[in-house]
This record gives sequence, C-alpha cells and structure tokens, in this order.
Amino acid sequence: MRALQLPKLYPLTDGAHELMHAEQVARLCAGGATLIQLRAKHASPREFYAAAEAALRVARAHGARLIINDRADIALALRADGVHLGQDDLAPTAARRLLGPDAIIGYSTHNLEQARAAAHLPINYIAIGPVFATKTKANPDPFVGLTGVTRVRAALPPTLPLVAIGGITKENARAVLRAGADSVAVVSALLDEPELIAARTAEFWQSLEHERL
Ligand code: TZP
Ligand code: MG
Repeated sequence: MRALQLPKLYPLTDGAHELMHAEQVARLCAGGATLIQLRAKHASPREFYAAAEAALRVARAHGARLIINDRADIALALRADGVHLGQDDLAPTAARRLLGPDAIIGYSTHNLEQARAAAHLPINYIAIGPVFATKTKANPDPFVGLTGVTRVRAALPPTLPLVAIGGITKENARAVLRAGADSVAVVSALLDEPELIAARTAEFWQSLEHERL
C-alpha cells in the first residue's frame, strides 16, 4: 500500500443531480479536478455500474482518478482507481483483499471514536464528517465542526491523510484545512448550478492556492 498524496479539493458527484455522472465528471475535470468520487445513493448496482463505466471513460480522458462510493465490486469490475467505504459497507480489510495493494481505499468516519478505530486499517485516507450542516446526505450524523477535525487529526498517524466533508464551501474550506484536514470533499458548493460547475471548481481551486499549507 503506497502513501497517497491527496489533492486539496476532492469533488463528489451526486446521483440526484440533473446531469449524468459522466457529465458531472467532465465539468469537474474542466474546472481542474484530479480526484473525483462517484456517489449514487439511489441507483441500482446495474445502473451504478453503467454510470461509473461512462464516468470512468471521461475521467481517464482527462487524466483524473475516479473513486467508487460504497461498491468495491463495481470498482473491481471496472478497474476504477479505488473505493470509498462507509461504516456499513464491505469492511476495508475485505475490500483491500479484493482490490489489491494499489487501489485507493477511503473510509468514512463520523466521530473521534470511529476515526481512532480506523487508524490502523489498510486504508489510504480517512474521511470525517459532516463537518458542517449538509443538505446532501440523508440522515447525517451530528456535525463535528472545526474542533472535530482538529481532534481527529491529532488522533491519527501523521502519515494517514484526512479528508473533511459536509457543508464545505469556498468560503470555509481554508478554515477546514487549517483545522487539520489534508483535503476537502465537496458536493453542493460545486454542483448546485449545472452551468457553473467548471467555473465553481476552478474558483474553488484558486481560493485554495492562496493558502500556504
Ligand atoms: N458525508 C458526510 S456529509 C456528506 C457526505 C457524503 C455530503 C456532503 O455534501 P455537501 O453538499 O458538500 O455538504
Ligand atoms: Mg457508503
């Protein structure tokens, strides 16, 4: 398992969006995204596979990496770059057996206790969230705030990258990075207006470039 250098901005697609995943990926890549997670909470496995296949083609054409939310089987079948697992998905150890040492495996945690328990799993990054209130996730856990990010960072090995997610915008992202996140995962702040996805993504990047980290 290699150490992962995470980009500071990590966009996710949204299955509830009016644009198809592949088109969301195209616009995110046009704005400079290099690592994207495909998230389709209401799609059947068959639909998700088809959407992921099309999205992967677009991502590869742009040289971006694509991570599949929830489904290690789909990541494996498509040779995607990796999988992002939640607390109730296939366990990271089992996903690592399936996908091998080179796959990127991310793992969601929602509090300090879960993050501590995840620290020694065979994963490439841990996500903590929601950091702030979010409308994108159904039944979110209580938000952890900036102090939650800092506490999780302090509890993890320094070499394990930390992704923060939930309610993150161009305006608050720098504070989240300063609180200890290596990367911010973002949905609505990039995708809310379909015609502005590329522009919003590029602006988000620009706002982070001013940050010395
Ligand atoms: N996990 C915790 S919050 C969240 C996920 C998938 C949704 C983040 O979406 P947004 O729109 O960036 O708040
Ligand atoms: Mg999941």
